[in-house]
Amino acid sequence: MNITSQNIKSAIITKAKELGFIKAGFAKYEVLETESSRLRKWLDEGKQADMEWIERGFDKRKDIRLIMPDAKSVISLAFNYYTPFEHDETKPKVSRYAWGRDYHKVLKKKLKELCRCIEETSPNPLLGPQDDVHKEGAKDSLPLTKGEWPKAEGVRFKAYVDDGPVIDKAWAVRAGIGWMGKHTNIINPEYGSWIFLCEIITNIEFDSYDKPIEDLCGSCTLCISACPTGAITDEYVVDSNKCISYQTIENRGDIPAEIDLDGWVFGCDVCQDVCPFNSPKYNKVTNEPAFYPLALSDINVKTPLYPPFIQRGEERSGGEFATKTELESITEEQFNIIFADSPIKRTKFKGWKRNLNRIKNEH
Ligand code: B12
Ligand code: SF4
Ligand code: SF4
Repeated sequence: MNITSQNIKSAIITKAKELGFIKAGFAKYEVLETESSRLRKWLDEGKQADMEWIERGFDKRKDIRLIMPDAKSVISLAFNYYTPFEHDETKPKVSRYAWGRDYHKVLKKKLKELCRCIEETSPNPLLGPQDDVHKEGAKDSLPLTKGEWPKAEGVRFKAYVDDGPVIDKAWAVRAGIGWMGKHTNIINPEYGSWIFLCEIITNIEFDSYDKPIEDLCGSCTLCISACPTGAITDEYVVDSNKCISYQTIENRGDIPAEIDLDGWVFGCDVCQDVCPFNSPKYNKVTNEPAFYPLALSDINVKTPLYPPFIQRGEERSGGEFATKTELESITEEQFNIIFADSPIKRTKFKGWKRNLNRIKNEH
C-alpha cells in the first residue's frame, strides 16, 4: 500500500496543533552537506569547547541515514515556551527555557502521542514504534536499534527532543519552521525565538515538502552588540567558550577568569531578549502550563526550609525570583529535589554552587 498519501501529512499537522506545537514542517531527506561543512569548521576551530559529544556524533549529524537507513523525511516541530514574566536584574538570573519543567520530558510525551497518531493513520503496519522513540536524557551514546532493520515495508520513525545526534536547527530551517538568526537561534516569523525544536525522522515519503523561509535579520546586529561576552564572534556563529550559556550549563570545570557571568546562574537570554522578533508584537504566551515558572507549590517539598525558586500568585499572574542568599542556602539534597524535574539539574549541584559563587564574586 502507498504510504506517501497526503492524508498522513494533514493528520500529522492537525495532531501536532492539537498537542500544542506551533508548527510542523516537512523536510525531504538529504545529506546535510552545507550545514555539516560549517559544523566541521566550527569544530575545527574549537568552538564546541568541551562538548566533545558533538564531534563524536558528527557523521550521524551529517547523514541521518546512519540513524535510520531508509529515512526519507524529517518532520520538524516547534513548541512555544514564552511565559509573561521578565528577568529581575537584581537577582540571579535563570534563562527562560529553564523556568518550568524539563522540556525533554514534556515534549517527548507529545511526540509519542504524535507517533501513535501516525501509526493509526498509516495504511501499513508500524514496525516497533515505541522502541524507536528515544529515551529522555540520552545523548550520542544512545544505542541505536540493534540488528537488522525490518525488511517488510512499514512506517517507522525516531523521535528526538535535543537528545540525539541530529542538528535540530538545520532541519527546522529546511522544514520552514523559521530562519536562523544571527544569534544562531531559530526565529519563527509569528512567534519569535522562544521555541523548542524537536523532530521525527521517518521512512514516509511525503507528497510535498516545505522550503526554507526568508532571513529577516537584515542589517540588524543588536544581538551581536548586546552579548555580554562577545560570544557571537561573527554573524551566525557562537563560540561556546565565551558563551555564558555554555559556561553555566555545560562546562564541568572552572569558569575562565575573563568570563563575566553578568548575573546569570543558569543559561543566558541576552541575545534573544534584545531581538526585535521577541518583542511583545511576536511573543504569545505558551499553551503549556508545564513551562510556567516552577513554584514551591508545584514541587512536592513540605519543609519551609526550602527557599522559593520563584513564588507566584494562585493564578500564575506574577512571580518573584529568589534572592542570591535564598538560592545559596539550598543544600545538595534540596537542590536534587527542587530541580529533579527541571532543566537546571543538568548543571548539577556543583555547577550551581560554582555559578552562584562567581556571581557573588562579580558584584
Ligand atoms: C550545542 C548546543 C548549544 C551550545 C552551542 C550553541 C550553538 N549556537 O550551537 C551552547 C551550550 C552554547 C548552547 C546555548 C544555547 N542553546 Co543550545 N543547543 C545545542 C545543541 C545540543 C546542538 C547545536 C549545534 O549543533 N551546534 C553546533 C553549531 C555549529 O551549530 P550552529 O550554531 O547552529 O552553527 C551553524 C551556524 O554557525 C551556521 N553558519 C555558519 N556560518 C553561517 C553563515 C550563514 C550565512 C548562515 C545562514 C549560517 C551560518 O552553520 C552552522 C551549522 O548549521 C542543540 C540541540 C540539537 N540537538 O541540535 C541546542 C539548541 C540549539 N539550543 C537551544 C537553546 C534554547 C539554547 C539557549 C537559548 C539556552 C539558554 N537560554 O541559555 C542558548 C543560546 C545560545 C546561542 N546564542 O546559541 C535550542 C534552540 C531553539 C531555537 N529557537 O533555535 C536548541 C535547538 C535545543 C532545542 N531542541 O530546542 N546550545
Ligand atoms: S546566550 Fe548570552 S553569552 Fe551566549 S551568545 Fe547569547 S548573549 Fe552571548
Ligand atoms: S537581534 Fe537582530 S540580528 Fe540578532 S537575531 Fe534578532 S533580528 Fe537577527
